[in-house]
Amino acid sequence: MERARELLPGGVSSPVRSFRAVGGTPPFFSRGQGPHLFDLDGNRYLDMVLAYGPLILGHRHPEVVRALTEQLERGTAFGGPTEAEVELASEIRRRMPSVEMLRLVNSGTEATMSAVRLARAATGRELLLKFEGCYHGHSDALLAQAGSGLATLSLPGSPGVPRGTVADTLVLPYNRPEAVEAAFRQAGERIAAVVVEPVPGNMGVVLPGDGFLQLLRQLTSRHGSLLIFDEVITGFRLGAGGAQALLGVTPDLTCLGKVIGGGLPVGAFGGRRDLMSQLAPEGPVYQAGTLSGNPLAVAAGLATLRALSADGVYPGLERLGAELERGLTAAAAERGLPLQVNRVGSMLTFYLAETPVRDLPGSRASDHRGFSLLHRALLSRGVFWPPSGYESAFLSSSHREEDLELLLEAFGAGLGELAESRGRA
Ligand code: KE4
Repeated sequence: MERARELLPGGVSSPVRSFRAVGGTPPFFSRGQGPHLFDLDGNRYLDMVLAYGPLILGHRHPEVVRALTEQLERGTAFGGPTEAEVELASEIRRRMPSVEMLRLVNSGTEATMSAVRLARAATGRELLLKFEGCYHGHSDALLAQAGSGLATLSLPGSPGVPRGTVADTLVLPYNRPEAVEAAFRQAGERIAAVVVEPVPGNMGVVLPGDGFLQLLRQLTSRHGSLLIFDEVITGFRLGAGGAQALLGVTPDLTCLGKVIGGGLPVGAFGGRRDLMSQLAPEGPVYQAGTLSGNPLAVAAGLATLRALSADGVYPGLERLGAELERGLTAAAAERGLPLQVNRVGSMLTFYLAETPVRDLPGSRASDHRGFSLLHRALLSRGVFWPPSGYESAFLSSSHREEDLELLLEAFGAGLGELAESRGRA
């Protein structure tokens, strides 16, 4: 870590991996296998992070390894179209019919950044509406934070983001229908698009309130705005058709990533043909990428989607998820500690909070110091939980019952330490 810090800011390639939120020094991992990660000292961890979502099949699934090995025999990048890209687009459309056409990119950030540009071009409007607590990658227009009032202009979410760039990004509180209705009353004809994580995973997991997504669909349709679902986490995680199939709301554009790359860098954005056909070279909206649709990442993505369609995979993930939720809740109840668990399928977050968490303020109000203590307790007992209370934990099809038993035992011990520390306080 000392050497890493000298060469990489914070010693990491992405901030959350630094353990800044929970304290301590992150293990350096050397390999993964199934539901397990191994660090440089050979310690084994049950992996509940799964690279923040992509590894829904666990580490080194045989079909993904085979697809990559075979592709390596043929080469890694060709600078021209390949059949596999067409195959991946076809497999995605078969599962997610709203994605009539798509463009492959190299990250979720590229996917959402490009989808926003396309939406603004297609509508000829500039106002973008997003929600507090939803994260869509780090492109400037999406690094905005709520202004003071309801519809006051947003503030840059990071130094280096010009005020002008977020001047057209409106940030509303999540799960507040009246706020969205007011924004559309005030500026509906100027709103190019609403971008939302259908099931947010970046304030921790939060569930959309009844009718909330349906309201977004109605308001965008009524005002000639576009609805963009950021399914970078939920796409093919929450079922074969993603969150849009599970929740029954069809967006105009969808952003994908993580699972569709099977652990290699892939993103994608797609949707209505009349919109996507406006992208260069077919249309005037420029977007490009040297390694977009690269053969290795596409091979891993195709193998992942195909393995996911095997019988019983999603029901198995649901069963494990439900069992984990039950176990976490029971462990806290036994110790009289207030715990909320928000879960959809195999993505979940626990909050040390008295009342249900339905938005960013609720997540912020939960006990993050207690979370850090639990995180350390889990890690010391061989469970790698996401190192932030604002992340989602994930299960894979390689996790087994005995893995959950180990996890719940460690969690119970951690709760014991937490109760003690609170008793002392
Ligand atoms: P990437 O550019 O990191 O591939 O994707 C950005 C992105 C877009 N949309 C959603 C809903 C996302 O969750 C993400 C990335 N997620 C983060 C944290 N959950 C990845 C972890 C990290 O930043 O290191």
